[in-house]
Amino acid sequence: MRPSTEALIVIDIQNDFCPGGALAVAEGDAIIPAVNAMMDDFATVVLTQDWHPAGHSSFAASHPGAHPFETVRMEYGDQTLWPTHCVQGSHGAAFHPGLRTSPAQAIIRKGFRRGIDSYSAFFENDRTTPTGLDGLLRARGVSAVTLTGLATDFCVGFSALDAARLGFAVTVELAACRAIDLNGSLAAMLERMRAAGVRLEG
Ligand code: VGL
Ligand code: ZN
Repeated sequence: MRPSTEALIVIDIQNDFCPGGALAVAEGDAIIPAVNAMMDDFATVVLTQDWHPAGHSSFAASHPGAHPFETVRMEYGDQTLWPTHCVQGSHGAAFHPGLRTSPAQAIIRKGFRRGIDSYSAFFENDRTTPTGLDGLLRARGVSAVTLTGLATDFCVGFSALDAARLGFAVTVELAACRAIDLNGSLAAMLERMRAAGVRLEG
């Protein structure tokens, strides 16, 4: 068991990000046994769940003439457009059935406001609107976080950058993550994480 100052954050292991899902990450389900095993080492385990309303602004289908994986300019910055995914209450938004959920004390849902996406578990994509995870972790005396899940180059990566910015010691367990890798996004995010002082393991 790790010291109680360490938390495990499990990012978006949901059906839509696993093979067969609407925004499938290659081998997304392959990390599940490793993530399940890690849960027993941490006193604090938090799961996140991408949780969009129908018609969310990150969906290409919400922008007439636009296609998935294009970038558009939003008030808060550039936003990649995605296939419709993780719609609240849908099968695709549910956790993968192989993921252990009982060890988690909290589930952070994100991306639930129609007009703004939220890759990070800590802040929405304006990088300022908090999800509440920072306060939850601090209130429990957590100072170090280990991140696993999907996808390395988006939700895991932005969560790691925000956690480092907030002053947590951050480790990303790469063997328990998988990437979307859109136009070099994986290499770019690995470099940003390194530069931010994130420890990359595995
Ligand atoms: C994610 C794209 C859109 C992720 C979520 O979990 O990495 N990526 N929504
Ligand atoms: Zn999403």
